Amino acid sequence: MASEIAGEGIGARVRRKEDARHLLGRGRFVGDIQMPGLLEVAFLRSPVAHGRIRSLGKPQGQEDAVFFWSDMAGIEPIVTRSSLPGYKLSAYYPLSHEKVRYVGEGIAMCVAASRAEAEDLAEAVSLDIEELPAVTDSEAGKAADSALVHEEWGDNLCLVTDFDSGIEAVAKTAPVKVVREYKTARQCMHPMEGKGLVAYWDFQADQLVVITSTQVPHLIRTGLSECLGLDQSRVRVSPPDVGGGFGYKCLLQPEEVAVAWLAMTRKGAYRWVEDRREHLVAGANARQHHYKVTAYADERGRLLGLDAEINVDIGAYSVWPFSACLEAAQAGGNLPGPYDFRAYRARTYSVATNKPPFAPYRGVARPGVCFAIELTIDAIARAVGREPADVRAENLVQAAQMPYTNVTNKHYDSGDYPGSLAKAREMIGLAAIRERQKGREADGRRIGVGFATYTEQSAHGTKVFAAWGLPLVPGFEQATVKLLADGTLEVRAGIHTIGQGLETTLAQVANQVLGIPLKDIQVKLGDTASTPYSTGAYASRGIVMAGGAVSKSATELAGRVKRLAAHLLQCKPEDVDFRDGRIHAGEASLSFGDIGKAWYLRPETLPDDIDTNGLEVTQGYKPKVDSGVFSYATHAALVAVDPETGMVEILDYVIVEDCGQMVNPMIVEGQAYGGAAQGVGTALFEESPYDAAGQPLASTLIDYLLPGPTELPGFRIGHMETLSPYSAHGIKGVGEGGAIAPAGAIVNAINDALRELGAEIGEIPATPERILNAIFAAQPA
Ligand code: MCN
Ligand code: SMO
Repeated sequence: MASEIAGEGIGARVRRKEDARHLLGRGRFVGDIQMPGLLEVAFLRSPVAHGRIRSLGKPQGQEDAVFFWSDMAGIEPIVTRSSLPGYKLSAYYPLSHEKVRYVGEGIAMCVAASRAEAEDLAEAVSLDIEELPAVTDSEAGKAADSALVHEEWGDNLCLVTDFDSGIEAVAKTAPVKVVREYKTARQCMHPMEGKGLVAYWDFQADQLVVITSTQVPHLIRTGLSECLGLDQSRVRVSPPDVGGGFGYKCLLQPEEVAVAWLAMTRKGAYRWVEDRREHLVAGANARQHHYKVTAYADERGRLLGLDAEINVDIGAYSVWPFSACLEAAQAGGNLPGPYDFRAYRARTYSVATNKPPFAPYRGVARPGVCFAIELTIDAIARAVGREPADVRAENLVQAAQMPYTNVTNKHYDSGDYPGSLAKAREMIGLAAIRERQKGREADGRRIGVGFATYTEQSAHGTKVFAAWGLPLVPGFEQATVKLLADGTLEVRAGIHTIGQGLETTLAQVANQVLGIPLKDIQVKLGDTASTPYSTGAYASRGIVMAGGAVSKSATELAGRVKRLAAHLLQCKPEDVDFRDGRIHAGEASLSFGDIGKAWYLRPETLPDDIDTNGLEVTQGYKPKVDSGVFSYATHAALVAVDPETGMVEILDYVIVEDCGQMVNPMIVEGQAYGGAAQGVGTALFEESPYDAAGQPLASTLIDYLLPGPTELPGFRIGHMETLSPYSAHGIKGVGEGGAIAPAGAIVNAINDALRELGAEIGEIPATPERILNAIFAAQPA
């Protein structure tokens, strides 16, 4: 076990470097950018879910301010390829033409001096659409007589996958069989800052410059260049501060292509910023799964096999580059979770519907699968009449089994899953809660406790993405470190910072190797003009991958610094070491500035056989295995449910997490709390429902409920720190984990509270209405 350290290196609880500008309002987001002649863009969006455009007309005299697809000659639609057999392609047009496939799909792009005027122009466009029957449900969409989102497909199945390690024998012989159906709601992702970009033509560099709020700047360059038919060398993507991404900003958005096209062809400067309503009705969605699960167990509740059908409502198009099928691939692969069993069958359906496209969202499928498997574990415990925490503990992969390769070939590298459960059980006070449940609560409410344990694959390798059909997403990162003449250090990486603290933690990694104080380290991220290639910040890969690359580059730089110091101090490089921000050899010492000065300003003092590579190093890094490194956690929730109103209050919430070596424990805790807050939204509040015509019913934040401080519990956290054998410094990712478990833990707690009433829910969000319906359904007629 590693431990927290006092300095500023790996393990230190230092304040975030980026917070100074954010807290003083000096961040620079897309909306803050000022530029002479900057014009604002608004989109006319489809009012119907499915329809054929009969006619489209520009307001008179506005031909140069309103644009349709027919104006965009030479541009390619967004087409996401996949190597998975049977996967069906869709063409996602930056502006739709002929057909529209969801409410909110862009049809016309309007340009004016202000957003308000651009919106007025959009209203003045004449549009006639023949409405077609809409597909709004993944189950109905599978039926042979369903309307078709893409006629040329012949059905609505973008991808069907089958996995069977051999369930038949277990299905015939298992003494306990539990059958359940689960549903998770469609959600929006709600980063604080919506999607947006400024695009302009830089005449000096003869380049298109795209300042876009993204997690994946280098990928956006690739995608834009493909769609626009512009050489990559003529595209610079320069991301500003990003006010949250959560997966929503790891896609090439149609608006990005459209606005970049304007800048490329008009050679002007244009901005589009998504507003809340656009986010709610036109932005990519997430999370909507429908599970049919049969679990087999022995009389003690030991899981013997799992048979599942998983439907994912993928919306109308595949997003680039992750495709609409990543979700189902992740769901099928991750449903077994942290449990030890070998008989597993899963069939997944990625069903196209007339809704906005489906995108990865913090946890990517795992919040759904964790909900499904964790409710199933509790259902098994109920079926065999045992304490769910005991049944869970016995089914988890045990510490002595590590490293453990599970039934879907996930290689769990290290950790103590039952240990995290035991600690969570103790922290929440399970024994005392069971005692308390024997009495009555004074206010008539019922209390319940629930647990959920999960694994969080992080820093996936190239082969993992390739197996998901996504060959263009490599599993490595690069970083540059450069010692400057005054001894300060520049760290540059192509990964971007989206609120998760990389400006601080990458500096901490460099400090760990070189000892240069954090105040003397500048971290510059994301700009394709000044950083090495990167695939970006997603899949909880940032600190493992980019941190590994900084560590490797800094180690190479350390060697070069030691050789120069040895020359200046007349000793051997082996005798040089770094301490207290200085370079020591015996009694003598130098500052990093002395080295910088010698190299840049006093070359005559350097040896003849000097290494002319100098003090700037770029190295690439990937962990030792392609399967990634696995973090894990157990969440425990104590809730009170009012059987009269169906209201739920979270009384206590405990997180026991293990992300290997923590680089900054304070940031890790922030990650866990922020993720868990989103998970509480998934469990209790957030839902983006559609009516039968495909109209979104939650188009404001009055209909779409986001949890705020008053709904959130005071999360309590416990850390474990099992170093990964496969990554630099034993670091594992943590960015998504917090969001994975809350639905499982909270709904298990609700069902525990409803137990004496014989009621159980399997659909989230667990609204008062759903809870009351379950209570009524359980009452004797
Ligand atoms: N960290 C650490 N020690 C560890 C692991 C992580 O100190 N052992 C810190 C690092 O600063 C790291 C951060 O925690 O950057 C998140 O960890 P990591 O798992 O490496 O995630 P990424 O850097 O790749 O960030 C992406 C990840 C994802 S996939 C989503 S979704 C998500 C998340 O991060 N989106 C976020 N956390 C977010 N946090 C904020 N504030 N905003 C988002 O949009
Ligand atoms: S959903 Mo996170 O960007 O992998």
